[in-house]
Amino acid sequence: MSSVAAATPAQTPKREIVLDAKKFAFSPAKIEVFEGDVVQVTLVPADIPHSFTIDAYKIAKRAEPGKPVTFEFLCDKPGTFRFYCNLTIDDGCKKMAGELIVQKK
Ligand SMILES: [Cu+2]
Repeated sequence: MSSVAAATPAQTPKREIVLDAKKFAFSPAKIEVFEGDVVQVTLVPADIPHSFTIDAYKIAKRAEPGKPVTFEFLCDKPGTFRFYCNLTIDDGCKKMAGELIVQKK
């Protein structure tokens, strides 16, 4: 995962993740970063609206098919966090989950 070229200045490292969401899984299902990284997520739902939710980081972003949403957050808490879809449009969304792993520096 470290082979992604980053053409950003030497300041806060930014990790850009394109997260595909489709019935009923995220891809990638595992995001690994380091404490202090800024993670930029582009949530791309393929079929129905989905969301990216991490309780510990107080993130809940929703996007619709054809309208990807990009947001970023600072990974300032090390640990393993579950991300999931909190929408209730379809029962299958309850199964949508992945892991954000923030390695301690
Ligand atoms: Cu969903």
